Amino acid sequence: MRNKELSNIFERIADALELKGENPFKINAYKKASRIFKELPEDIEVYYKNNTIQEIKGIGEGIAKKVKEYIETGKMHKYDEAMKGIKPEVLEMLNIPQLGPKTLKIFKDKFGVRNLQDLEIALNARELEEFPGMGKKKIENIRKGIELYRQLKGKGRRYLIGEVYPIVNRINSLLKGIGAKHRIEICGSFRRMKETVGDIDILVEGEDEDIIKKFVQFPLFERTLAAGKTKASVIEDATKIQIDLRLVPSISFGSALQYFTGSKPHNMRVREIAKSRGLKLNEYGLFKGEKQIAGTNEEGVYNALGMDWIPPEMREDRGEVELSLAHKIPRLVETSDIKGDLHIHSTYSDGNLTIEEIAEIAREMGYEYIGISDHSISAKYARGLNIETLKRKNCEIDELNKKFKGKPYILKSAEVDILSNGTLDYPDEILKSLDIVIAAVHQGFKKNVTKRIMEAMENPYVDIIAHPTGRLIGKREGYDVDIEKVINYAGETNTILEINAYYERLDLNDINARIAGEKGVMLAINTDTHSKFMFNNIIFGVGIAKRAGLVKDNILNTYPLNKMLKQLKRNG
Ligand code: DGT
Ligand code: CA
Ligand code: CA
Repeated sequence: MRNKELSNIFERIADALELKGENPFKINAYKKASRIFKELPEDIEVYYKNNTIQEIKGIGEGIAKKVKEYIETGKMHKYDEAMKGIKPEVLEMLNIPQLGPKTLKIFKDKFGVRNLQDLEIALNARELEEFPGMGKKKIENIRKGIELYRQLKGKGRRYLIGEVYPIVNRINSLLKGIGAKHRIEICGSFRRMKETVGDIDILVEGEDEDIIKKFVQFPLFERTLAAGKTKASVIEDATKIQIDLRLVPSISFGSALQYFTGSKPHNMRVREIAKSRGLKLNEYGLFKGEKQIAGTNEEGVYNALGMDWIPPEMREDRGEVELSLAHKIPRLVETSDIKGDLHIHSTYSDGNLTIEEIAEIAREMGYEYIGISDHSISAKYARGLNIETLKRKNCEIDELNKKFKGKPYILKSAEVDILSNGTLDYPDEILKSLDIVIAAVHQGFKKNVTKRIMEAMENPYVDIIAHPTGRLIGKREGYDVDIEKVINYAGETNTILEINAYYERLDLNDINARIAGEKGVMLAINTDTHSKFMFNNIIFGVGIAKRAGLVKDNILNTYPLNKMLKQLKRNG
């Protein structure tokens, strides 16, 4: 039945025109068409075949033509035209119950709302109640609508690893609190440090059913989907993510951990290897005939198959099985190897920590050095620094380095915009005066990005390219950039590429970071910190590096200060 599709299309056209503030008569014509197709008892294809579309009551020549076009080509020109110039995030908000296009237009035009987060902030603004056409009741309804929308979106939705992390930490400590004394492991995509996670898979060692009973009562859960003797599934309240918990006896814990860590393709390979040796592997253990020969711990399972243990981040069937069989699994980079963070914003631009506060946090974290890389002149939205301010900031860094005796050593840096015309936002003599320079695209996402980044890499003072593809996970595709070309050119120009550890970016991603590593391009794992808690995001960047199979020497900021500085092309 195409009727439903047509109804939806016409409704979306009406919404889009309404958002644009177009002629109400036109809008109403599309709304009416949407209603008609929603209620049409006969399939539209029948009308099409009999050439009687125009005879449907209420359908005029214009709409009939568009319906024909859609049936014949699968497209509707008018639809594409209506959608032009409206951001996907704005359209997405129309899926919120209780929020129609008229109201959304007010939020968009009068309160600058561009996405759901903006909308929630605007709903809390005091002046909103006074605004004509708003009022308490309406605001409350929209809030409820957002909640509903979240629930609907909850199904099949994926969550950013950084969103899931605090939930997992909380569950871990609650489990310990109810007497889960033995091994507790989070497996699945979370253990593999995938950038997004579909659900949380937890294993608890033991056979005490009480654990399950107490688990489902944790206050952070909204409801229980299922609870048995060895397994429970619940929904977390704030995010609606599903959590599966399994109680596993000690003798099977290792094989359960291996099985539920996945990935599925990795498991298939490992099972084949077991088979080829006349063994059987499942979540209960590794068996020779009836006899269990491994399974209490994960390493034992791999070893009994002639394999070395494989770090979970590598388990995607991307060559790790072969490496393991050949005993060539590398010692991957760890968070404890990181000696400093090179991409940090201070109060000089859009960060909310002073350089002194940043230095103190870095010292507590055991960092040897930090790079204060505030935005440059053109980044007006982020209070980019003009040259005078940059110089003043550099003086402050000199003084703080004296005060802290270089512990940690504060590096003078900047995140310099690569402008739309391909030039950099500071002149060379300024770039030269800094210890380290990060260049990045923040504007002109469609304008020759590859060429502009390559030109930036040719500059002898550009050391690092930040977030090279510009993607925001689940929000934005990234610039129109030929990343392989950029990686190759980074190799030629001795430029370092960033793995931006902020969990909405993770850019470069695992695949591109791996390509860079294979080509001998050095990477830097940076947090792009703007506030205190963001320092901890380093673990997500390290997760990406591990998924890319990278070792310590691939990562610039695992090197001690002097060696790190020697890696920069300006010093080489
Ligand atoms: P997700 O939750 O979509 O982010 O991804 P995963 O990898 O956590 O997948 P999930 O939660 O469906 O299952 C957890 C692990 O359990 C999965 O990585 C491998 C294992 N597993 C689940 N179902 C199967 C299966 O049918 N065959 C095999 N070999 N492994 C499975
Ligand atoms: Ca999972
Ligand atoms: Ca699962």
